[in-house]
Amino acid sequence: MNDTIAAIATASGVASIAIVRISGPDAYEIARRMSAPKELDAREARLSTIYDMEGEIIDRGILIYFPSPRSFTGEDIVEFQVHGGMVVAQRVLESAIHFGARHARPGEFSKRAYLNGKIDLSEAEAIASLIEARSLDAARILLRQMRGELGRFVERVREGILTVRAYSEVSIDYAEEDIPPDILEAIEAGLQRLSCDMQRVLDSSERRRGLIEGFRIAIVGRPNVGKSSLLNALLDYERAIVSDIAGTTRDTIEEQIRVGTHIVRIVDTAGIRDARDEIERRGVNRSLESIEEADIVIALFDSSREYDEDEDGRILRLIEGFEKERLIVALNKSDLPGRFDTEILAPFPYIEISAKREFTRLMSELEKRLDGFSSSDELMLVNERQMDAVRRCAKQIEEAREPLRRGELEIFSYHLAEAASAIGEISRPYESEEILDRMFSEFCLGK
Ligand SMILES: Nc1nc2c(ncn2[C@@H]2O[C@H](COP(=O)(O)OP(=O)(O)OP(=O)(O)O)[C@@H](O)[C@H]2O)c(=O)[nH]1
Ligand SMILES: [Mg+2]
Repeated sequence: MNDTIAAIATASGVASIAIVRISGPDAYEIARRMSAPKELDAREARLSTIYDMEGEIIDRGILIYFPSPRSFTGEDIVEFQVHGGMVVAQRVLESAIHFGARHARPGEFSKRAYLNGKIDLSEAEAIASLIEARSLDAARILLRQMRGELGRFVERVREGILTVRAYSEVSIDYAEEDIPPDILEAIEAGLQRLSCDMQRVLDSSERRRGLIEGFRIAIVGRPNVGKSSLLNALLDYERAIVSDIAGTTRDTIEEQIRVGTHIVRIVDTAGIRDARDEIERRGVNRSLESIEEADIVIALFDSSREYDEDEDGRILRLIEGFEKERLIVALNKSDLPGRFDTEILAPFPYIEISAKREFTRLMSELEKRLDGFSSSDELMLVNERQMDAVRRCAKQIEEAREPLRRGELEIFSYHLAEAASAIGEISRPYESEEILDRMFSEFCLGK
């Protein structure tokens, strides 16, 4: 970590400002050679002419110097705020490289922050996820995590485990199978509490996964009910082919839309029926998979046609038993005379819409569901690595119970030690450089 790294921290493309960041022991010296002021004051924005390695003026921009250790990475950092578009920023970066910095690898700034003890791993991951978050609620959750909420959860669980272990240490002095019942009870209760806490966090993280990845919404129904028309209406342009020929859509079509404060993926599917040929059969299989993968399913029926036991019935059977937060039943084509026997839909609350005219009810239903997913204030695990650590911890705790009952306290204690180390991995895990590198390389460049 003795070298100095540099990267453009802003996205490429046309924008008014671009930021180049330099971090490491030579950051200050490099910045001074590229700018006019004799010295830079700590954490003060300084307007300056900026020069390239040949002494040519590149731009006039702002420099900010963050001396170590009070910076994001804990090292000396200088930030250049220059005019946007990539040409100027690129030249600033090249000049910094010329004067002794090297190109930062993706996530390398965050990795340095971690290695210098400025952030723990869960905070670093929260930052990486925040950049990709698909909803305002996710941003809020991640902000709390960046401020150490998950790290504190880890500490609480670890302390809980250690307390239970301490109880058992006391009992090791007793003869085997002779642990006083009140101590045994206290240990059991402690384990139970820990298991519940972890299960709750796992469940609610699973449910709210889409906050970060973007929730997925599938529109399903028999052919011709207006699924593609609805997709087009939601997107406000003719994305999918619409026709009155049943079986028009052969493959799933996925697009992004904004619903309230969420950016979600919406999937139009092939109409589900007994397929007429091989390609349609594959399309229908994809539709069925979409139902499995969706966070919310919009089951669409056609009010202008009579209920069809085979085809509409099949949709009803597919959505039977769905959790109600995951399902919206809609009767489409409300602008046409109604022929559909609405009694059939009685078990579901359904809404009437017209993909051609009026579907605001659908939008507000969707928004309500999406908000429902995020309303929980529960702590959230934001990636597979964190989920895996909690699952392994929970498993060790589960496995500790049997030896406890048998009075095998050493084995019991071993499982608890494993549990504590599993959960600890969330915030300060591996000594292995390789694993750390792999993890941070998934971050954005310049982060
Ligand atoms: N009057 C009226 N017609 C509609 C409405 N929605 C769709 N349609 C018509 O219904 C027919 C079928 O629409 P599509 O959107 O292609 O239906 P689909 O469900 O995607 O059909 P497949 O792709 O074959 O599964 C088209 O002629 C649409 O114009 C509506 O709200 N009102
Ligand atoms: Mg279609």
